Amino acid sequence: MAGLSSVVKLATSLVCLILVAAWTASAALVHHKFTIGTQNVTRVCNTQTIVTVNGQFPGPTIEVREGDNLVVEVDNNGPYNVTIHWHGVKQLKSCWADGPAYITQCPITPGNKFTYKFTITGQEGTLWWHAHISYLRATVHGALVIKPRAGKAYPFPKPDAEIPIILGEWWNANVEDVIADAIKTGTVPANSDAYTINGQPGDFFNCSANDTSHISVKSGKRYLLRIVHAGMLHGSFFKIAQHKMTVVAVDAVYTKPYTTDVLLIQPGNTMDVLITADQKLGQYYIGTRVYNSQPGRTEYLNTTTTAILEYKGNDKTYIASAPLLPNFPAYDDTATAFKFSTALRSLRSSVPQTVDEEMFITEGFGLVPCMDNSCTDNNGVRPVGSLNNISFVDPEISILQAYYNGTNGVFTRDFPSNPPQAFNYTGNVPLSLWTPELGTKVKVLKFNSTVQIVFQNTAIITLQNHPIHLHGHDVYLVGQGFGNYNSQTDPANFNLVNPQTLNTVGVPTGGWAAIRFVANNPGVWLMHCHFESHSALGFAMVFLTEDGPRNSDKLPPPPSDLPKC
Ligand SMILES: *[C@@H]1O[C@H](CO)[C@@H](O)[C@H](O)[C@H]1NC(C)=O
Ligand SMILES: *[C@@H]1O[C@H](CO)[C@@H](O)[C@H](O)[C@H]1NC(C)=O
Ligand SMILES: *[C@@H]1O[C@H](CO)[C@@H](O)[C@H](O)[C@H]1NC(C)=O
Ligand SMILES: *[C@@H]1O[C@H](CO)[C@@H](O)[C@H](O)[C@H]1NC(C)=O
Ligand SMILES: *[C@@H]1O[C@H](CO)[C@@H](O)[C@H](O)[C@H]1NC(C)=O
Ligand SMILES: *[C@@H]1O[C@H](CO)[C@@H](O)[C@H](O)[C@H]1NC(C)=O
Ligand SMILES: *[C@@H]1O[C@H](CO)[C@@H](O)[C@H](O)[C@H]1NC(C)=O
Ligand SMILES: *[C@@H]1O[C@H](CO)[C@@H](O)[C@H](O)[C@H]1NC(C)=O
Ligand SMILES: *[C@@H]1O[C@H](CO)[C@@H](O)[C@H](O)[C@H]1NC(C)=O
Ligand SMILES: [Cu+2]
Repeated sequence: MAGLSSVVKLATSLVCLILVAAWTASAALVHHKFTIGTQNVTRVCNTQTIVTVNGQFPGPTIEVREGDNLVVEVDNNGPYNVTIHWHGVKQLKSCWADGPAYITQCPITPGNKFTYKFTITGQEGTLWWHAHISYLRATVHGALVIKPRAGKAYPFPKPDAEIPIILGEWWNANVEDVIADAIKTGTVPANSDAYTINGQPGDFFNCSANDTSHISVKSGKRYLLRIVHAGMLHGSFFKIAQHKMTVVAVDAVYTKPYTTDVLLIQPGNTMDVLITADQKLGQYYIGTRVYNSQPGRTEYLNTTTTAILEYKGNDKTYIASAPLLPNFPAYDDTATAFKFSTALRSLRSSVPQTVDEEMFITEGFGLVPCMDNSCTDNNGVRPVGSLNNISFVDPEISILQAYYNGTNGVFTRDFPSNPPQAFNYTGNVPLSLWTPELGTKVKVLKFNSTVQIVFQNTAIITLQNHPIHLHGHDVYLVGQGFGNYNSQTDPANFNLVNPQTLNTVGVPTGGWAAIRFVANNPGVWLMHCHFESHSALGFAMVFLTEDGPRNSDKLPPPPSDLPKC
C-alpha cells in the first residue's frame, strides 16, 4: 500500500466523490456541525470550565432515519485534542469514521477540523455519540436517535411523544486533570461528585433542586423514553415511581417487549422504554442509583439522582406535594441486576450457529511497576486493566492508518485467543499472577468469520461487573453465569435462537459471558471496558478484520481530511 502516487490518490478522491453522489436517493443527507468549545457550567455549588459541543451539556441530539447518510463536521475550537465516536454505529466499510483516538484516527488538534461521514444501515432505536480520547466523554456526549425509514412503523404501539434521557456524571474538577492525576500518581481516577439525568443531579444533591429536570406528560398518553447511559464508572438501577416500563429496544436492536419496574443500565448501553401516563395527576420521581457490583466497596456516591415526571393538568394543586420516590434495589443487588440482564430477548435474530474462531478472554485488573518516580502511591506499582494478561498501550499513530499504510512497529498481531494459563479465575488468585504484560496487540480475523468469545472475570485486585463494548458490531449474548466458565457444560445452555443483541455487554461480577458475532466489517475495531478509567488503564484490545475477496468487501481509502499525527 505504501507510496500511492498522487495520480492514484486523485483518482481515488474522484471515485469517492462519485460514490458520494451515488448515495441512494431515498435516503437523506443529514448534515450537522459540531463546534467543540468550553463553557462555564455550575452544578452542586461548583463552577467548572467544561468542554462542550455547540455550548450544550449534554450535547445536541442528532436525529436520523435508518438508511440516512450522516455528515458531521467537527471543528475543534477547544483547548484539547478531540475525536468523536458514534457509539454502536456499525460503520460498514467506514471504519475511518469510527473515532477512537489512536485506533482509527489521530486526534483533531485544537484549531483543526475533521468531517465524519457514514451511513446508518440496518439499525433502529437509540445510539449515542461521545468524545473518544482521554476523559473528555464526561462532558462531550449526546443522543443519536435512529427512526425507521419514512412510512415504516415501529414494531410496538406508536408513542405520543419521545423523550431522550441521558445519564451522566459530574466532577467538581477538570476531568482532564482527574485522569492525568491518576496516571501520574499510579492510582485509580477520583470518583465523580454527582450523577446526572439530562445534565442535572436532581433534588437530593446540594443546591441542585432548583434545576432538577422536569419531564411533562399528559394523562393517558404513551411515551418512548430513549435512555442513554453516558456515565463513566458505574452501572445504574433506573426506576420511575409507580410506573411500569416496557423495554422495546436495547443498543438500537428491537427486543421482545419486556415489562418491569426496574432497569439495569450500564455505561455504553442505550434503552428504549415505553411508559404510559396512567397514574393519578401528580409528580413522580424518575430516579437512578448506583449498582455497586464490587464486593466490599464503600466509596461510591450513594445519593439518588432524580428528574421529575410531571403530569400536565388544568388543576396544578397536586404540585404542592412532594413527588413520590421509587423503592430501589440495594446498591449491591446482583440478583436483580442478573435477572434483568438475562430477561431480554431480541425480536429478530440471526445468531451464527457455527463458530470459526473461538476465544476465551480473561478480563479484569492487574498491577504493573511504575515507569518512573512520578508514580508515588502503591509501593511502586500501579493498577491497570487487562485482557488475557495483556494491558493495552495506545500507539502513537492510529492502528488503522498503520495497517492501511503497511507501517511496521505500531502494533503486533499476536493478541492471544486464550489466557497464558488456567487458574481459579474467580477464586483467590496468587500474587504471582497479578502482573500482566504491556502491549499493543491485535487479533486478526478473516473476513466473514464467525467469532465466539467467552469473557471470564478475574478476581485479581477485585471482582466487578465490566461492561465490554465492541466497536463496529452488534454481538449476540448467548450465555452468562457466575463463577468459572465450564466449557463442557455451559455451552449446552447457550441461547442460539433469540439472544439479546448488544454493543456493550455487562459481564456478571465474579462470572462470565459468552458472545458471538460475525466479522463482516473490514477495519480495525477497538474492544474495551466502557468504564472509562478501566479502559484508560489498558482494559482494551483491538480486532483487525481483513478485507474480503470482493471489491465490495474491502475498506475504502481514508478520507482526505483525516487528521495526521
Ligand atoms: C502513508 O505512507 C505514505 C508514504 O510512506 C506517507 O506519505 C503517508 O503520510 C502515510 N499516511 C499515513 C496516514 O500514515
Ligand atoms: C469561565 O470563567 C473563567 C473564570 O471566571 C473566565 O476566565 C472564562 O473566560 C470563562 N469562560 C467562558 C467560556 O465563559
Ligand atoms: C453536600 O455538601 C456537604 C458539605 O459540603 C457534603 O458533606 C455532602 O456530602 C454534600 N451532599 C451531597 C449529596 O453531595
Ligand atoms: C432556589 O430558588 C429559590 C426560590 O426562587 C431561591 O430562594 C433559592 O436561593 C434558590 N436556591 C439556589 C441554590 O439557587
Ligand atoms: C451513603 O454513604 C455515606 C458515606 O459516604 C454513608 O454514611 C451512608 O450511610 C450511606 N448511605 C446508604 C443508604 O448506604
Ligand atoms: C475457586 O475459588 C472459589 C472461591 O475461593 C472456591 O469456592 C472454589 O472452590 C475454587 N474452585 C476450585 C476449582 O478450586
Ligand atoms: C501474566 O504474564 C506474566 C509474565 O509476563 C506472568 O508473570 C503472570 O503470571 C501472568 N499472569 C497470568 C494471569 O497469566
Ligand atoms: C459472507 O457471508 C454472507 C452471509 O453468510 C454471504 O452472503 C457472503 O457471500 C459472504 N461473503 C464472503 C466473501 O464469503
Ligand atoms: C495531540 O495530538 C497530536 C497529534 O497526534 C500530538 O502530537 C499531541 O502530542 C497531542 N497532544 C496531547 C496533549 O496529547
Ligand atoms: Cu471495567
